[in-house]
Amino acid sequence: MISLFNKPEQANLKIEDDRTGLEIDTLRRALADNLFYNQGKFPEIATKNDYYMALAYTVRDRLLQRWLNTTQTYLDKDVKLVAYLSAEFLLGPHLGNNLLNLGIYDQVKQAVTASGLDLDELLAQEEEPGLGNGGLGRLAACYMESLATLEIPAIGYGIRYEFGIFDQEIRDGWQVEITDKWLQFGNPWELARPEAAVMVKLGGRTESYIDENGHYQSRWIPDRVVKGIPYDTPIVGYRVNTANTLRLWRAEAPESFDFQMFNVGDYYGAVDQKVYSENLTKVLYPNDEPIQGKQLRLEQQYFFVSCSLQDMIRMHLYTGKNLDTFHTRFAVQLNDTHPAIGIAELMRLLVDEHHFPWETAWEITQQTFGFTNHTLLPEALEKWPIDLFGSLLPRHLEIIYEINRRFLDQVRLKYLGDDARLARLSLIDESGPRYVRMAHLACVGSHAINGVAALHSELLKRDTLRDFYELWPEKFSNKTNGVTPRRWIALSNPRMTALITQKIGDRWLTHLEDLRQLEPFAENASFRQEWRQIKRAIKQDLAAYILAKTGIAVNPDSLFDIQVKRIHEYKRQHLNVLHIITLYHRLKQDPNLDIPPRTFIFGGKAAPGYFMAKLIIKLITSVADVVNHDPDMRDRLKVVFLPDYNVTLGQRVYPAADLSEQISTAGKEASGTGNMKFSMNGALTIGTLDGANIEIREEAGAENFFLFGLTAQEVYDLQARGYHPWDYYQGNGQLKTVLDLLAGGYFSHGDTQLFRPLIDSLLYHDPFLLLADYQSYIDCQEMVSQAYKDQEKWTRMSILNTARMGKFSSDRAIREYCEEIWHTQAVPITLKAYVQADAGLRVPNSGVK
Ligand code: 26W
Repeated sequence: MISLFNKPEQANLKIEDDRTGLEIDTLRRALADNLFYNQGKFPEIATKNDYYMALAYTVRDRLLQRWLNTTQTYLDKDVKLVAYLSAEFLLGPHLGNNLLNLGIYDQVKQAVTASGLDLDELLAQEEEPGLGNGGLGRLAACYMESLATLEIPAIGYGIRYEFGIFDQEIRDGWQVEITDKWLQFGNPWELARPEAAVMVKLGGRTESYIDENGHYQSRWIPDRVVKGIPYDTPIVGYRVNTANTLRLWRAEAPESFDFQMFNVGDYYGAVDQKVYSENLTKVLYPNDEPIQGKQLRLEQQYFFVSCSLQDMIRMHLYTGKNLDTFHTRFAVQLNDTHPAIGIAELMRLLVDEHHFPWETAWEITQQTFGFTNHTLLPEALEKWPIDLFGSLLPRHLEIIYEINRRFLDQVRLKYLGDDARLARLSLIDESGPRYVRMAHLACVGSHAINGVAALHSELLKRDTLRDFYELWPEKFSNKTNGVTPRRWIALSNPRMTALITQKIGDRWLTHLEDLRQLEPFAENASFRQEWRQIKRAIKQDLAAYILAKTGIAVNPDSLFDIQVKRIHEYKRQHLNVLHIITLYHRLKQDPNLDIPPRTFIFGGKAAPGYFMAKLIIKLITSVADVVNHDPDMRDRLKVVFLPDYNVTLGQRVYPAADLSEQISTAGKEASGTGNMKFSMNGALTIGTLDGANIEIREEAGAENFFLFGLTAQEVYDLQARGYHPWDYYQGNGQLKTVLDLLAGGYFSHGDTQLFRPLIDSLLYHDPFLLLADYQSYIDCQEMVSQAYKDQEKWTRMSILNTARMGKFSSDRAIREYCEEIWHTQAVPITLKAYVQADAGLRVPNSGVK
C-alpha cells in the first residue's frame, strides 16, 4: 500500500533498469549490487544467507512495479476489495513461488548458476513464515494467491507474530518444541509501514452520556492503548500483473519509554507498557482445535481486527466516500470465529466514533461480513467468559448485549414462547458460567455463513448451527476448499508439471479443469511408464532426504504410504499404527507373506498441551524403532516419523506419495486440504466418507479410491445407541493381538505403562471409533496391497486421480466466494513504469494534501 503520507519532492534520478531487467547479465549485476548495497558484503565474506537475501531483493525489485501499480489502480478506480481476516496465514517460503508466478524461474536459475551459486541451496536458506497451525492458516495463504491470480482486488489482514509455529525436534521419540525465530536474519519480503500505524484501546471502562441531540451515547475510557504497526507483504498472482497486499500487524507501546515514570525512578514501570504491548504479537498460539481461552489470545484477536477495520475506514474516507457505503467497498471474510469480534468492533467504530444510528450501522455491518466455519469439534468453538471479555472489552460487551437484545426480540417474534430455542440461539451462554459465543455473534452479524466441504456444510445446518439455519436458510452455503496448483503442483512437482504441459499445454495451471484432457493418456502404456518414472525419481529424492534427516534407509520401490497433518485423535494417526502393527505381526507369523514392501511416513506437530497427541508421536517413533530394526522384516516394512512438518516439507512429501492417508472419523474433518494436494500429485487415497474425501472420490471415481469405515450417519447412530469398544476388542482376535502387543510393552522395551493411557482410552471410550473402523480399514489396506502389485492398473488410477482433481483448485473456490458472497469482479492491472529511466520520478496525481 503506497504510503499516503509525506510525498517526496520531484527528484531527478537516473535509474538503471537493473531493478526490473530480466536479461541474465542484468540479473547477475543486480545480484552483485544487492549483495554489496543491501547486504554490505563482498563475495569473500558473504554467507549463503547473504546471497539468499541479495537474490530476494533482486526478485522483490521485479515485483514492486506490479505491487505499486496494483495499489495505485485500486486507489484510482472505485473497486470493491475483499478483506480476508485471519489470525493465521501459513504462507510457506516466498522465493520459489515468486519466481514461478513472475515467470522468471529459468532466467534467475541461469543467472544464479552463472554467478557460481546453486539456486536450490539459496531457496533452502529461506526461513518459512510459519504464521499458522495447519489447515485454516494454509487455506488463507492459498486463497490469497488465487485472489491475486484471478486479479481480484483483495487485502489479507493478520498478525505479524514475532515467533510463529514452533520448530519440532524428536528427541528419544518425543516431540520437543523449539522457538521459531523466523525473523532472526530479517525478512526481505515485507515492508514496514510505520506511517500507517493505528492506535488500539484495551481494558478500562465505559461511561454513558446523552449527546447534544439527546441521543444515548457511550464512551470508552481504556486503561491501555497499543500502537499497531502494519507490515506489508506482496502476494503476486500467477502470470498476471496483480500483486495484492498481505498486511500483518505488530504491536508496540505508543510511547516506547515513559520518561515520567523513569524520572520518578520507576524504571521497570517505564518499560512495562513497552514489554506488555509488544507481548501482544509475540507468539502464535500453537493449538488448532482445542481452545485455551487465554486473555492474550482475545487481545491478539481484538488487536489485529481493530487495526484492520480502522485501516479500511481510513482507506474508504481517503477516497472521499461516506461510511454508509462501506459495505459496497469492502467484503470482509471472517476466517473462522477468531476475528469475529470484528462485528462488535465495526459497530463501535460506526456508532461511537462516526456517530451512525444503530440501525444503519447494523445494516452496514451485516452486509460487510461473511463467516466461514472450519470445524465441528465442540471444543474448538470459541466462547469467552463474560468477566474476562468485559474486563478487556467493556464497550464491546455492551454492544454485544444490545445486538443480542434486538436479535432475541426478532427470534421471539418468529418463535413465540420457545424459550429453549432463545437460550440456544442467544449470543450469551447462560447455561452455567456465562460465556460470549463467538460463532453466534458471527452468524448474527454476517450476511453469509459457509462450511468448507459439502458434508461439513450439511452437518453445520443439521447440528452445530441448526437453529441459525432454520432462522436464516438463505445465509447458508457450501464452499468446498481448494488449494493453489501453483505451489502444490508446479513448484512442488516440476517433473510431473513438465510432462503434463508437454501433453496438454500449460493453461491447466490457471484452469485446472483442463487436467481432464489427461484421461486418454491413462490408456497409453508409454505415458504410464513416464508417469511411473517421475514418481520413482521423486520417491528417490525423498528417500535421500529421509536418510539425511533420520538416518533411516527406505526403499524407493516400496509403496510410500503417507500421513502428514496435525496430530489429533480425530485424524486417527493411531489407527494407521494399528495397521502397521497388524502387518508387522502377520509378517512375523508368516515371513513369506506376499505383500509389496511398504514405507509408512508420518509427519505433523502436536499442540504442546495436548498429551494424547504427543503420546501418539511417541507411539509412532516406538513402533518405528522395533520394525526398522527387526531383521525378519527384511526391509519390507519401514516406518518413518519426519520431524518438523511444515509447508516446505509438504512440498517435498505430497509429490512422493503412492497412498494418501485420509482416515479421520466420518463427520470430524471439516474438509481436509492435504487430501487434495496428494491426489493432484497422483497419490491414491485410502479414506473415510469424511470432509472433502467424499468429493474427491466423486470426482476421481469410486473405483479409483480406497474407501473404508463408517459413514457420518453410522457414527452418529452407533454413538446414539451406545458404543462399547471393548466388544470390538473381544470380538476381533487380530485386533486383540495388536492391542495386547502394545499393552504388553512389545514396542516400549517392556514398559507396560507408557501407552496405557492410549490403550485404556481405546478400550473404554474410543471417542473416535478406531476399534469400530479397524477391520474395515485393515481389509481396505489389503486391497491396496493387491492393487499395488498391478503397477499398470495402479498407474492408470494415479493418472485418473490427477486428471480429475480440477475441482479442488483454490481458483474454483475463490470464484464461488466472489460470485455468491463477496460480489467482486476482477480488475486487471496495466503495468506503467513508475520510474522512467530518462524522465526521473513520476509522482502520481493523487491530490492528497
Ligand atoms: C482456538 C484454537 C483453534 C485454532 C484453529 C481452533 C480451531 C482452529 C482451526 C479452525 C482448525 C483448523 O485448521 N481447521 C481445519 O481447517 C481446514 C481449512 O478449512 C480444514 O480443511 C480442516 O478440515 C480443518 O480441521
